[in-house]
Amino acid sequence: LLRLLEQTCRDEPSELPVVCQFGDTKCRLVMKNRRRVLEKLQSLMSGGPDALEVITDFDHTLSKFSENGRRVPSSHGIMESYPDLSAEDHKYFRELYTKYYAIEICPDMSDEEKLPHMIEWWTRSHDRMVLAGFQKSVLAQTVDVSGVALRDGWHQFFDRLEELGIPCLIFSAGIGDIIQEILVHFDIRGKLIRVVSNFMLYNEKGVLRGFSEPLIHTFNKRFSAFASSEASANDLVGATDRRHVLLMGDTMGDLRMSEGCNADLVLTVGYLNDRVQDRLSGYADKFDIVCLEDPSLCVPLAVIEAAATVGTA
Ligand code: MG7
Repeated sequence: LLRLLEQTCRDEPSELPVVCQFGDTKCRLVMKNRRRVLEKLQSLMSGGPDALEVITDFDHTLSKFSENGRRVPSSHGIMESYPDLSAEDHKYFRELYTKYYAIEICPDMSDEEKLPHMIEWWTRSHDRMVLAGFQKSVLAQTVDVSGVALRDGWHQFFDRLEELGIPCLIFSAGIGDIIQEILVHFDIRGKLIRVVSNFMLYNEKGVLRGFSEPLIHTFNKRFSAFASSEASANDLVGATDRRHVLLMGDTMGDLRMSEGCNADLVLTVGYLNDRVQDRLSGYADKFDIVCLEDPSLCVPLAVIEAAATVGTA
């Protein structure tokens, strides 16, 4: 990555994709401002792994967007494959998705306009899950059969974070219990991984009775959103004192995850999973590195390896 940047670095911005080869894998990347990416990468190298923290989204960022032509389910999607749901429940969730997803990604509405709809979506969906009587005992099995897939290179990614002592905050508006179960499913047990998300609350019989507060949705997924809530931002997200952040996401909202944390340098990697033509320009403006329809974690891994070369650079 560094070599490519050094070779292709120029002052004028460019939205043209470049191909970057990582071992056997070729990735198409857009780095509109290559000089800025190069400078950030050099700063990450001089700070080394001890200065670095990863803040990442989960659904369709750590997990794949699609595999073998099939859409990989999100954590809410996995919940919705709960075996005891009725046909009416399925219909209800499908209708919610159709209605609210269109609002979530609508380019003509502001975040403020979308906000009440998002709170409504999450609330209605979670309430229905409670009504459906989701049982804790089927959680593991629901995840096991869901067909969830992590991006290629996940094993090495988490191994390197662990070896280098780099903390990883998984910040998700999805469902924390599902994410934790996916980590167990793939035997990912890093001590420095923490999941901040919506967690299920169960009654004494192990039946879902509600979700943790504050609710985390697409438009409050950032440290600063919780600064004045009962649980302070630090309690909630367990902010570290790392100065450098590698931020990974697949939506523009993810860019704000690090808002309010202590870092002074944030290198952002955005996965542009679909509708590349319509969305590339916006992503290229905002993310330092955009990965185009890339099923791998090659780019984040390369950034981590760059930070790990401290002293030898
Ligand atoms: N998302 C949010 N909600 C739901 C839901 O009830 N069902 C499904 N299938 N998806 C949902 O990980 C966060 C993403 O999950 C989606 C309440 C949203 O698109 C959100 O960005």
